[in-house]
Amino acid sequence: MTSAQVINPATEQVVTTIEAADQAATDAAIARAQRALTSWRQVAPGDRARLLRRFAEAVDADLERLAGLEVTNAGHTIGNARWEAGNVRDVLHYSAGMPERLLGNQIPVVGGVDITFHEPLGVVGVIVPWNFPMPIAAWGFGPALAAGNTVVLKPAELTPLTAIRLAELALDAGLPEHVFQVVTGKGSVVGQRFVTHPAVRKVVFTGSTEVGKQIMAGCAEQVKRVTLELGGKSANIVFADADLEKAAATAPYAVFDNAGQDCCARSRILVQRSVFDRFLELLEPAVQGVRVGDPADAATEMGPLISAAHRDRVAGFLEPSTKVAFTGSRPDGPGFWFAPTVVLPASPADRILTEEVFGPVVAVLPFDDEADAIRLANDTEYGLSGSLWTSDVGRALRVSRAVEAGNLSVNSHSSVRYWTPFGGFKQSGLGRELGPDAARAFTETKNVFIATD
Ligand code: TAP
Repeated sequence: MTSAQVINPATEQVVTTIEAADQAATDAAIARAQRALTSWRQVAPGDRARLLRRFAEAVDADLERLAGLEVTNAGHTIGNARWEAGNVRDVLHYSAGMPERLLGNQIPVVGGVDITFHEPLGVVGVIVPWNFPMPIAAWGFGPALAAGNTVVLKPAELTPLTAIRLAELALDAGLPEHVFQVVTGKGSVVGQRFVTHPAVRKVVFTGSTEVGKQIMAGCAEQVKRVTLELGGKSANIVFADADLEKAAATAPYAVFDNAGQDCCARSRILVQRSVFDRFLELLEPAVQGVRVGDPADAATEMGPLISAAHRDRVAGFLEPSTKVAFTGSRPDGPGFWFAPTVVLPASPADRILTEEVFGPVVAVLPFDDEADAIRLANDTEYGLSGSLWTSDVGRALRVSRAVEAGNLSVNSHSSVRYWTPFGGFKQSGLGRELGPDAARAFTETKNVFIATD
């Protein structure tokens, strides 16, 4: 075991030091999870549901503490952090409805009865990034536990504190030991072991497309199940017939929320040419109105970036030739701050249009007509989310069907609800999380024929 420092990104102060597991410690956790599986999968569905409800209630009772940990560890605004802890509670409550609803089929056959079962996979490894440490963890472990799997979870090295607390709350709520474990450490050690260890039967990975591809290739060695939630370069399409005031007032929050460190960030704003200048006029005060500062202050709307290295990476997208239309504000002093920035790209090949910045930088570009908007929106390897603004319901549906992305919103920027499916097209991912089928993704379908003759 080695250790790693946890830094508060708003102050640059060391918060604490956390153990970093080596391969032997990871193997030991996986072995414990495998032993715990035998009894966990046999817990009656109603009892598993009750335990998940108690876990949800424990999270609810601890909501302020969890939110406070995320403010300190990830620099999330307190408003967002409360929502995130509440999301874990809600995902657990929703998951508690799953064990009793994992229904199989009875299929007509000759000479007997044919039935299907949804069997748990076994040990599930969940690898979580630093941008939304709590919700992304829960979207994996809630349905996985509900379906009768045991879970080993690796938080990002930068943001382990809420995951560690959630594991304590699970035990307090009565989940049997080793059914849900958190293993802190490096992705290249702990996360990689989830990929190579034969007892881990599924890997749920959220993070960069680059690492996601390695995980998928590694899982192929054992035909291991994998869910990938990767990057995005989502479009916010504003048609001339839209409510321009509302579209401009909300656009900053669709990309600068969580300081742009959001795979669903609408980081390309496509605006119909006839209203392009008017939209920019409206956007400028909206961007300047984003309150950037102390994440613990309830009035703050945007906190810092996660680390100095990440701030440098984001800054690297702004080259001397980049045309910055306008920026918002950022505090002086310590902290990994970056002002909201609006860029007018020079050409479609500009990296600001093709690569995921994962920071508070948005590119605005014009389009001519509906076909041009769809072409530009789809001109990316990613396909996670997107928004479109129009008052024409036919166009809203046509464009929604034509944009190659998993999660779209019309005259709104919402994309994640725990009871609707979430995931990406193209290189934004593989598989879906959340929604009514969430537990199915953690099962194998077994078909059994019983002869009656
Ligand atoms: P990644 O390197 O992909 O890290 C995500 C998670 O995977 C972390 O827990 C990480 O562990 C782990 N990991 C890293 N290498 C691994 C490996 N070889 N095997 C197994 N697990 C591994 O992302 P990042 O470095 O945090 O961010 C880099 C960029 O990825 C961002 O700038 C952004 O563009 C993108 N990103 C996207 C998302 C979403 S939600 N789509 C989330 C985060 C980042 P460590 O903590 O040890 O690194």
